Amino acid sequence: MSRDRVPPGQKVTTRFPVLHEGSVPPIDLSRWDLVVDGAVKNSLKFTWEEFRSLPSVKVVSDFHCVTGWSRFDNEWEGVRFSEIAKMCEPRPEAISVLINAEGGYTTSLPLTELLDDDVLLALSFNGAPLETDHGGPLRLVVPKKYAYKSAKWVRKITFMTKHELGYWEARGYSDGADPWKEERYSR
Ligand SMILES: Nc1nc2c(c(=O)[nH]1)N[C@H]1C(S)=C(S)[C@@H](COP(=O)(O)O)O[C@H]1N2
Ligand SMILES: [Mo]
Repeated sequence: MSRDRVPPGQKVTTRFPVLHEGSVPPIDLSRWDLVVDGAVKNSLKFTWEEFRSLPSVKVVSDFHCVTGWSRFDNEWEGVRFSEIAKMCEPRPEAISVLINAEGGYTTSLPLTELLDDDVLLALSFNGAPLETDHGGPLRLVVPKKYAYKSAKWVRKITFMTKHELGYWEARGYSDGADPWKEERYSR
């Protein structure tokens, strides 16, 4: 295992811990939808059937939780965030994106960072539909950031003209969240 693959202060695990605030939301796929709105030319709303027929890709990436564990070689399959951006056409003034999950959890990222090729709205993990515990049916995966940016149970994506802090970011965690710079806490 190459050491330079482990960000500073992290320990590698082969387990897949389940970690979140609150409880796992009940999911009814017949009522599920994903809304894309805000500073976009085309607001979008997908049913589950519609979303899962979008073009999808597989990305293998590492996952780093701010509490200190890292899990390598996770195979996520899903829709690239950039694919959604292509469809909704963000207005020039959209600089940031607020991700809303079931149950009130939020996170946010600068739009440019979400357009990276490895950022997915993931429906499957290691070849199987994403388990509810891990954010199924749909979670965001942002490999370059601590995992609190990888919101589970995503239901709404709002393009913003101003950056708004997410749930943990408003509670003392770093908004930059770069594991390689060990940006754990805001100061
Ligand atoms: N909706 C939601 N997403 C969330 C969280 C949460 O509390 N709620 N916690 C985050 C944190 S801190 C981590 S480490 C990862 C954990 O993902 P896992 O349970 O699949 O390992 O989910 C992230 N996404
Ligand atoms: Mo985390």
